[in-house]
Amino acid sequence: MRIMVINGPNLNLLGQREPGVYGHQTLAWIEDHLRGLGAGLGLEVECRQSNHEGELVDLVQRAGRECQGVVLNAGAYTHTSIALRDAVAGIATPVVEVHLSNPAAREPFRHVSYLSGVCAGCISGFGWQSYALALLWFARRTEGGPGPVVAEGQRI
Ligand code: CA2
Repeated sequence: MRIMVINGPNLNLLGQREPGVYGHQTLAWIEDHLRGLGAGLGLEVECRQSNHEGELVDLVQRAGRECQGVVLNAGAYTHTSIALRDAVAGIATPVVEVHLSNPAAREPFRHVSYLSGVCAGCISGFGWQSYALALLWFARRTEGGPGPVVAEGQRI
């Protein structure tokens, strides 16, 4: 199973500033770790990062054609981007929204996610392990029968 891990704006700066909020790990470290973890779970993990909204839309569309799952940390675009929401809604591939921090415990403008409503679920507040938990879900989601009903008539 091929999974694309997509990181949005400023996440290329991880490990350089605000370690109290986002952790000490660099993006390169997280990506390496996820590829290794994925291999152990039978997942092929492709990692991408962009600071540009349109490029993120392109990546989501490509993942919809080439991958069986997407782990998406859209950064600040989480709270602003209808274009990214439409891109996620437009693919059949399940997308898990992840965040390093817990946006619900931060400033009010971070409490709104344009993405949550079109994602399979959201994992936040666990640092880099938020991504690892998302990979675990993809690796295990076909076990144990059909998933829960997430909206009327819609299963994940
Ligand atoms: O907690 C998360 O993962 C966020 O998606 C991170 C975004 C933020 O806008 C979201 O509300 C929550 C910001 C990422 C900025 O990353 C930086 C990393 C190091 C230095 C500066 C920014």
